[in-house]
Amino acid sequence: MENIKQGIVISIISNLFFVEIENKIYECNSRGIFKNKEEKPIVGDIVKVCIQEKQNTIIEIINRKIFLKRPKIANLTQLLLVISAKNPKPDLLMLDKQLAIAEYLKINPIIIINKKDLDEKETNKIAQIYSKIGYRVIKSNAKNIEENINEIKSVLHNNINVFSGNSGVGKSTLINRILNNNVTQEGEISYKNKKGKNTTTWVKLYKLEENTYIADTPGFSTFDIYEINYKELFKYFVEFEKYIKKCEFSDCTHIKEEACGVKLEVGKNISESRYNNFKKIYIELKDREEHKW
Ligand SMILES: Nc1nc2c(ncn2[C@@H]2O[C@H](COP(=O)(O)OP(=O)(O)OP(=O)(O)O)[C@@H](O)[C@H]2O)c(=O)[nH]1
Ligand SMILES: [Mg+2]
Ligand SMILES: [Zn+2]
Repeated sequence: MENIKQGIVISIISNLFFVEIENKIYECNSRGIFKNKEEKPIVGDIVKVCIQEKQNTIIEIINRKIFLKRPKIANLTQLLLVISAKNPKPDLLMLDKQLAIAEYLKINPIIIINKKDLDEKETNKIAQIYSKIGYRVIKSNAKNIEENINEIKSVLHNNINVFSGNSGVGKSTLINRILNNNVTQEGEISYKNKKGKNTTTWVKLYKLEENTYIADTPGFSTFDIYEINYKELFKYFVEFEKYIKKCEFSDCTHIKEEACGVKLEVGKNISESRYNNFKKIYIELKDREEHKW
């Protein structure tokens, strides 16, 4: 007899889908109708599974409200943007790109500045830039997380949380501490890169408690924000809004105009690094738009 149940895809390894249904993990295949790559289930999808003795089959994706292309994951509600104070050095351009994407997709971002033990001064400097403009910033030392584990856990509550950030910033270390074990390093097959380090190679959701999940993701060195139109990028730099009304022209690009309300605030209420990253991202998006044809 057929038995149809609903669950959430927590990981995918080649053609095998792992679906959590009522606190149990089912190994599933996916039905032929998902042949087309775009339609295949991804981690985070809510799916219908046909459970049978010999094999379980995903027969339908029933809910994909939102999805990130890279890392590929559906239905996330919160992005934990991890950077490290040192080793690797903080990549604020990457952070600003991800913040723009989070604003654009309306996913709540939280910034974690990890490895604060390696450079306290740098940690505070970065924290200052982002907390001033209204973002929640958590400083952490994943190797000695006891100090603020409760703060981190409380922000995760009732969310599908995705940890993202460059390779080596400490995402897996943080997640292992939060889950209080070594799931992402020792509990499963781990892949060592050329330098002999453990590095995450696929997206996986871990259940922290009912309605609370955490996704570890592979680090990346590029982050695509091609979905945003360059002309609208300023909307996703939240602190610019207040000053835009002071721009001389209503179609101000905030790039080359002299009498630009945003530019007048750079070094004052708008940090130089945020503004410079806005320009870099704007140019990147514009170039791509112009070379599309
Ligand atoms: N000093 C210090 N080292 C840390 C901290 N957090 C993580 N590390 C170390 O940084 C290295 C990289 O940590 P990972 O957790 O593997 O980094 P990741 O972000 O998961 O990297 P990828 O999986 O490659 O994306 C490891 O050697 C950790 O022990 C920290 O807060 N302080
Ligand atoms: Mg990792
Ligand atoms: Zn302007």
